[in-house]
Amino acid sequence: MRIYYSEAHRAHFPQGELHGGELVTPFERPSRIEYILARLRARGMDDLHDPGEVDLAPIRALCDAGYLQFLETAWAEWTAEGFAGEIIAASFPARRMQSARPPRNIDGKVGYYALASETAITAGTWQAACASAACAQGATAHVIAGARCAFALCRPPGHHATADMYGGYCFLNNAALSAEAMRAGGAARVAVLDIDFHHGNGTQDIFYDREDVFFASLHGAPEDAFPYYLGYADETGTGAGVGATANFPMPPGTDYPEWSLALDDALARIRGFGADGLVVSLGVDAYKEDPISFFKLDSPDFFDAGRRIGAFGLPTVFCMEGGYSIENVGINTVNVLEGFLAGC
Ligand code: OKP
Ligand code: ZN
Repeated sequence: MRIYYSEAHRAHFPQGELHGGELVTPFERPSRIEYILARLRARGMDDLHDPGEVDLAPIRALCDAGYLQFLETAWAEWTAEGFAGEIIAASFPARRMQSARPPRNIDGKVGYYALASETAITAGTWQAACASAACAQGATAHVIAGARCAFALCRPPGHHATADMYGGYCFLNNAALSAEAMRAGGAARVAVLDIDFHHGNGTQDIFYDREDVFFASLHGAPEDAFPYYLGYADETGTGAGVGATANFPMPPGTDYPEWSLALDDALARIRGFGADGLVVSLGVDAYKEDPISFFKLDSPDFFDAGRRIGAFGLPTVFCMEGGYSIENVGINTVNVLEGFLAGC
């Protein structure tokens, strides 16, 4: 399996994440990728490809122009304002304060384009987000060219990012870019299967009114888990997209027997939809020891989940999302990929 990976992810490493009222070292940190790379190499999965330059055209087609402009220039504007710290959103357009007008002031703009304040922007964030998207683009191009599968080792992750908002450690929605590229590459119908512990609110939002892209997500129930405000089972799409979204929220303590039933349900829905290609938002934070999640999957369970996805039989792009149990993120990620290859 080809792996698309760029060193440029290192350019994004905020010193602080707002967590429980403290600024802590971010859970989403560069060493996550080191652990995944080490495990890939240990298992002989060493077909690494640098994706090269990002293609901005599909990103401009998917995202809001003002949002992209903001991501590109936020750091320069922030420092020009005289702020000494990293960019953290503090003011938000909350209920009955929503305006279609992004403010001129950078502090106001940050809150306008943020969906949460745990995620800091630094000098290298835009560069890293583009490199992450480039990994998704490279992996998808390989599958469009006829490969059975490819792994985009994306960092930062993407599934919380909408067309015009960042947060939950995400800036550009890599899985959505992959799904759109598959469509453009000839797949009439594409499905995104999101197995990250957190609901893929960004991906859902992007495709919510679309009949050609199915979105299925297994995640911690919104009553109890970030992103809190989206991911209920009764969110099923709108307009032409009615019936093309399927959410499987699950409570604290959910283990593999329960989780794998939801996986089979999600795959059955994707089968009924008639997808020609599959994008997997691959987070491994459903792991029992993940520091910010509450499912109880064990490492061998990730192999079995991968096996089921491989047996499903579609051309598949994996886009890396979350997973914060640093010592286990490599094992669990590679278990999914090895399970997939075993199930093919
Ligand atoms: C990103 B991905 C800990 C909670 C922080 C954001 C979680 C983002 C998860 N302070 N909330 O889906 O793995
Ligand atoms: Zn997650």
